[in-house]
Formats: sequence, C-alpha cells, structure tokens
Amino acid sequence: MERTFAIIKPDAFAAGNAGKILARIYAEGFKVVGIKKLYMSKVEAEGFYYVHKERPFFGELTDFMSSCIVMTLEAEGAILKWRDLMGATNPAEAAEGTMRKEFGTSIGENATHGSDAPETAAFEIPYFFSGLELL
Ligand code: 3AN
Repeated sequence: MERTFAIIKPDAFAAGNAGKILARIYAEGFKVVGIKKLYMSKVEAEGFYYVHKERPFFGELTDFMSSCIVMTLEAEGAILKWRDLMGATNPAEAAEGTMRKEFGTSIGENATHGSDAPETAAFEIPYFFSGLELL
C-alpha cells in the first residue's frame, strides 16, 4: 500500500465541489487516511510550494492557496492513481472524467493537487499531518 497527499483547492472548495471530488476518491477505491479543512497562510503555501519559488506564477499560486481540504490517501499505487484521476495540470488538456477536466477552470485554478513522486509525498504528508492524525 502507498500513501499520497491530496488537496481540494480553494476554487473547487468555494464552488461546492468538494463532496463530488470526495465521492470519486471513495469510488476509485482510495482509503482516506487523513482529512481536514484548513486555511493555508501565505507563508505555509510558500513552504509547501518551495520547489516553484523561482517560477513566474509563484506569487499568484501562494496567494490563491487559502481555504483547502487536505488529505492523505492510501491505495495500491496511490501516487500515480491519484495523478491519473486528477488529470493534466491544465484543465483544457485534461482527459474526460478527470477531476481537473470536470472541476478545474484554468491552469492556476485546477481544483486538485497531488504528490508527483514518493519523495514528494514524503515531504507533503507530514507538512500537514502529524503521525497521530494518520492512525
Ligand atoms: P501539478 O500540480 O500538475 O504537479 P506543477 O507542479 O507544474 O503541476 O504546478 C504546481 C501548481 O502550480 C499547479 N497545480 C498549478 O496550480 C500551478 N501552476 C502551474 N503552472 C502554472 C501557470 N503557468 N500559471 C499559473 N499557475 C500554474
């Protein structure tokens, strides 16, 4: 079993799509090991997305990441499985039936986040969850 880190981003949360996204997560067979709603501060968002700090969209991205639902998901091959269910970064290029195609509106406001590799998940999960929250 593998764990990955997922976010329902502020655009999808504000639009009332969190329930539909969670329903798909369960329907696809993930176990939701940890889940919470939080308001990400600018500083927290900058720490989370530090790998993108030189990118031109860093300011926009870290302003945008406010009210979110953060999750730790578990499944066989959870990292790739959730990346596949999310779809391409740009909703316009995402496949039919993916979360970003259904709920994303732009490359910045693309409904969901997911770890892209085991080492990313190993950083992102404990960034938001303590061990006790994942029992
Ligand atoms: P992914 O989330 O698919 O792994 P990354 O890691 O390339 O994509 O980008 C991280 C986040 O930065 C994306 N989820 C998206 O919200 C935002 N982002 C990426 N490219 C752009 C862009 N050109 N303009 C605005 N935001 C972007």
